[in-house]
Amino acid sequence: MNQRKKRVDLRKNRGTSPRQRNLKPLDEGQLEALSASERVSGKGDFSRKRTVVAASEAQIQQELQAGLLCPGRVLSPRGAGCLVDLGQGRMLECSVRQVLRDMAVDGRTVVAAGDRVLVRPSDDRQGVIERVEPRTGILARKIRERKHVLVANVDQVLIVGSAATPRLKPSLIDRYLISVLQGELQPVIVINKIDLVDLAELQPIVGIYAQLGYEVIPCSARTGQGLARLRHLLRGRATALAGQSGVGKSSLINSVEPGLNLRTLDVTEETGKGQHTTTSARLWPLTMGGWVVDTPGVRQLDLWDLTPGEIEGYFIEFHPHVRACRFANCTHIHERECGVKLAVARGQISRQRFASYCRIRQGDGDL
Ligand SMILES: Nc1nc2c(ncn2[C@@H]2O[C@H](COP(=O)(O)OP(=O)(O)OP(=O)(O)O)[C@@H](O)[C@H]2O)c(=O)[nH]1
Ligand SMILES: [Mg+2]
Ligand SMILES: [Zn+2]
Repeated sequence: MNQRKKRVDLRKNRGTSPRQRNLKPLDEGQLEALSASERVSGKGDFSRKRTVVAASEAQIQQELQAGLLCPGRVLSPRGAGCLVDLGQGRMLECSVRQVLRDMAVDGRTVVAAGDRVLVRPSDDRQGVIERVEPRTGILARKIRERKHVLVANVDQVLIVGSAATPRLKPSLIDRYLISVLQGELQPVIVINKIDLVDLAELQPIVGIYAQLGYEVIPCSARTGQGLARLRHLLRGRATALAGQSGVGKSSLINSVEPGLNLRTLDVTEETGKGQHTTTSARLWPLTMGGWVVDTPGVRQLDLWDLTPGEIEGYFIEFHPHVRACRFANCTHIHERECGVKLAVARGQISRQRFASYCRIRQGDGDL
């Protein structure tokens, strides 16, 4: 409970617009206060570095007005330089200012796809990222005990699975659902490759999620089925696609925006697994308006910053049954007189969702 509160407070701090605060130059005292309110962690010289950044804020505003600094959006954070779109067809390969890297010592991602940034152009091809604006909708996961932000500032996430090759993994959908809801994003469940199966086979699983109130789109990048609905959802919004390798994320983007020609590769026959064709998250503009972010398929999805007790909160259908549990701290796994288990036995909660819950609760990160 305590932890949750801390996180919310932190978001509030980050959400305050730096522009509003810095209309006029700040004096020393104000700078101190600013650095204190912006501090993300009290560790050592961390706050001093924050002050350095805050001290240049007024100057940043002047330079923005003079056109020496430009706002932009990070298309891709990888490669030799980070690719930033400044609008009107202007694109720069950027490095990241050292002070921003230093500030990321606590494991935060310095620059993520989708970040809104301020860039100082060096010439018409290159520049330096001077500031990363506070992020809103993020999709993150845990890699080696650190939070890795896959994409930032998106409105919704398509959780993509395939009806076959590779076979559909409902437990992975549930895991993604948690990470999308955690990032305060809108989830859409997409089941691709329906050309490979009998639609009737899919009905039960579509039913489970639709009944929970989630949008489910069965479709096929190959035949075009379901794509009209998908296009409608993507228009004018920033959308990330996430899911296992080989389910057809890049293929779906190609179908919606044929000019892009993203690389796709067959799923290997022996293992039935994708080949990890897409290797880093990248934003693509849509001609009908909006953005899509292609992300690499994952081998494992470890959830970030989730205490065991918080997991049940993301299984919304458990809520009405929890109050029937005998123990207030019931984990719904081994206890007697458990309202959730009773609801599973009565068919009020899907067995498959309950199985996902147990796996996640027991810390099984494998797909
Ligand atoms: N039958 C069928 N095959 C599809 C469909 N969509 C994609 N594929 C095939 O599935 C394979 C994998 O597609 P990709 O688009 O590369 O998959 P991805 O999700 O981007 O994979 P990663 O980049 O590795 O994460 C390719 O051979 C596609 O041609 C579909 O709707 N039906
Ligand atoms: Mg791909
Ligand atoms: Zn219980």
